[in-house]
Amino acid sequence: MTPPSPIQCVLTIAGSDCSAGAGIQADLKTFQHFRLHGLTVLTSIVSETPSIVRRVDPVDPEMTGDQLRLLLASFPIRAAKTGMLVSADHIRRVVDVLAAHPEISIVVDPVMVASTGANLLEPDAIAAYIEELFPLATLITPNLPEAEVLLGSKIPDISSAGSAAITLSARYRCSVLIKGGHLSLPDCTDLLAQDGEIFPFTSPRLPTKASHGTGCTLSAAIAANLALGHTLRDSIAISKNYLNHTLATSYSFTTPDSTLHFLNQATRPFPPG
Ligand code: PXL
Repeated sequence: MTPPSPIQCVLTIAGSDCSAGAGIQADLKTFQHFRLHGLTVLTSIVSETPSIVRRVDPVDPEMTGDQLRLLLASFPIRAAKTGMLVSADHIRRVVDVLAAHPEISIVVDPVMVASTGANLLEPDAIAAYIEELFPLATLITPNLPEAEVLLGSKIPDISSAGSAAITLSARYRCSVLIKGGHLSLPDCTDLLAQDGEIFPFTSPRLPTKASHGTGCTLSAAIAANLALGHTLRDSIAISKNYLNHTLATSYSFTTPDSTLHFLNQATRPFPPG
């Protein structure tokens, strides 16, 4: 007899990166690292590497909704993350299903552009994010450019990032983690706004060119740790630690055209949080 699982389930709703540095593939590797049963709902298939996004094929939004309904009906899912959601239609299908599951902690990585600068979200989908998905979120994790789009103004320094996090958190009634990697400071400080307070999470800026998939990996790790029962702040601290380790041990493949840099999620040298 197969015993019932002592393993928790966690879900990602995101796009597929065929080079496996970001998207669903990065999420699943992260879930595996934390010894969870990872589940995946696909929104899009992307033909890409860390240096080029060549083609984006959205999955039929009805298929995205169907996968989500099936998984929620079949597994005890405690936490989920969303990554690349492609279009307003995809966001609405996801919201239609998730709205019936307030028990699930939802981490929203509001993916808008790839690290290459390519668009991963149709422009009219930003309103659907704000009006429909954010109200269900436990946490949203914008990087600086995404936070600027949401805020509608520039965030030039760390103190404006703090006020931006507070403003966005009050506006969307959820916790907001603004990632500070894009600020030119010696350290990387991410700022969490939770219930009107700011909590900083600082890590060293590492001399690596691997940036592809960092946002995916961080939000997946936070969802994984929420599924394991950690508090939000502990989940963020554990996840930053993990991300740092994948950055510190990143590796690359050199081809005649380019060098492709990857976070190290391929080995397991780091004990789970
Ligand atoms: O890093 C954002 C992201 C999310 N999802 C997919 C991606 C990327 C970046 O390339 O490919 C599928």
